[in-house]
Amino acid sequence: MQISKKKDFLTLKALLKSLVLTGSCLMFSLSGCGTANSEEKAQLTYAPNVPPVIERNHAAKVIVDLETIEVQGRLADGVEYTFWTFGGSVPGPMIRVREGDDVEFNLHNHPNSKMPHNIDLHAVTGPGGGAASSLTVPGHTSKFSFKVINAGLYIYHCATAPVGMHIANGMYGLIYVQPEDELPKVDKEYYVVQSEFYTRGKNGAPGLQPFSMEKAVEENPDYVVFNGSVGSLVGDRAITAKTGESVRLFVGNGGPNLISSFHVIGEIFDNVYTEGGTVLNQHNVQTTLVPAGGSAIVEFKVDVPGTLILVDHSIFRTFNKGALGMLKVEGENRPEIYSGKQNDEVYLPEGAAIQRLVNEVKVAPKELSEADLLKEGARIYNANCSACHMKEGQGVAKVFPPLAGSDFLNADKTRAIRILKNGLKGEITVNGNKYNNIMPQLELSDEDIVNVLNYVYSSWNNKALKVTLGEVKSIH
Ligand code: HEC
Ligand SMILES: [Cu+2]
Repeated sequence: MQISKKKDFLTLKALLKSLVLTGSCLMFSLSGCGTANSEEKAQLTYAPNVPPVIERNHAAKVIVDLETIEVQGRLADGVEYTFWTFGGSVPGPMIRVREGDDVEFNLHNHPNSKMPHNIDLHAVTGPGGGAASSLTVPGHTSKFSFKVINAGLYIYHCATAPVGMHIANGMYGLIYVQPEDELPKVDKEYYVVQSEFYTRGKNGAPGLQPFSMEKAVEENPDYVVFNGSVGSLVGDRAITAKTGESVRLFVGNGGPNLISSFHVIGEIFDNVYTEGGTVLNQHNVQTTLVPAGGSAIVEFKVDVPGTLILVDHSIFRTFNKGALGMLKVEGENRPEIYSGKQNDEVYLPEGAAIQRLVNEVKVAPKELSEADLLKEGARIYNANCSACHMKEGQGVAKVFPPLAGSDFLNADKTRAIRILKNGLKGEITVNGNKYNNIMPQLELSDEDIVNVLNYVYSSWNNKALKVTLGEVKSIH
């Protein structure tokens, strides 16, 4: 009989489960039969990579080895910093364990360290999150153990005095305690941690920059970054996905001070596990808060190709302090979801003559005076370029090259047209400074390109070169 069969099956399953839980595997040696006595080494990954999903369906003993080491490295182009790190990187490696696991943690402090360090894992139930048991002087190893009782996404950080200074120097990362019932499978998982740096010199001041305690106390950072440095998720280091794929971001905020208004330009979070907890408590979110010393899990499906921009929407941090990352999506265009620019017309609130400036409708340049065309160019510039190249074309040191007095721009107008049609990546030198960043392909009509380039060339001490519609049409 159908029902009783089902009942028998359930009973057998319950029996099996209880055997597994009591640790007596007996004759059930097939896969899926394991015990908390099984032991494995945790596989740690460096950002933006996430350790693979843990497939076992039982708790285990997991051994984590992590080294604290002080290293000099790049904070921004031309700017070096002495980072205090877990695992030689900022953020430290991501750790993934499963709810109920027994973790044996070995914290090694490299012999060349100048400082003692320890670790406070927010996933730990116990004094100092482990900090009380893990203070380690250079050249020593501390071992302590804990059971991860609570699933979720947690920050770990150094908590050695002065605590703020150890965190400000780069000592944080994420530990993900995978729930017994893991979140649904996705195509791509990435690891992103925001944090700030406080340097003696201003943003962009070159050379090895010492830590500024004064600025840290004032909560006035020179750099706000993802994954430890300006540009760590840009260009060749951008994270990637293909159209149609689902993406999960494990987002942390090491602080030490700022709260992140985490946003991805061009996407909407389908799902948010607020504050890194295990309840999927929001759909359709534009910006989620990630507290200092906290986290969030966000998920979204990428539908159309292009470059999505990860930002802290406290937006000066993005365009002036470094909190800008990229997720490059490749695939076919989906005009039913996103059309690209279809139309651009002069907006006159009074509703008088509306002048169309679309490709199909010929705008005879003679109809508009030179001054009108420059005005139109200025409007296009402010709407499409000034966010990166700045209002007066001055650019942003190391990130966005200047258009004002740019030798690169003035040397070759054909190249400038090509840049506006196709975008630009790879290393270039503008006025003696190197840039290696990405200018996305913009959705501008040929007329827009004519007007904006004529505006740029006629402004800010540029060479007043003239660009014609014929030239723009002939260049691809
Ligand atoms: C999202 C940021 C962004 C936007 C928006 C943007 N650019 Fe760029 N642009 C860049 C970056 C980054 C580079 C340098 C790329 C590289 O390193 O290869 C660049 C390079 C250039 C260059 C060549 C370098 C130079 O300084 O002469 C020109 C010209 C240029 N952009 C013009 C424009 C114009 C005009 C617009 C608006 C229609 C625009 N850009 C919009 C980011 C942007
Ligand atoms: Cu430390």
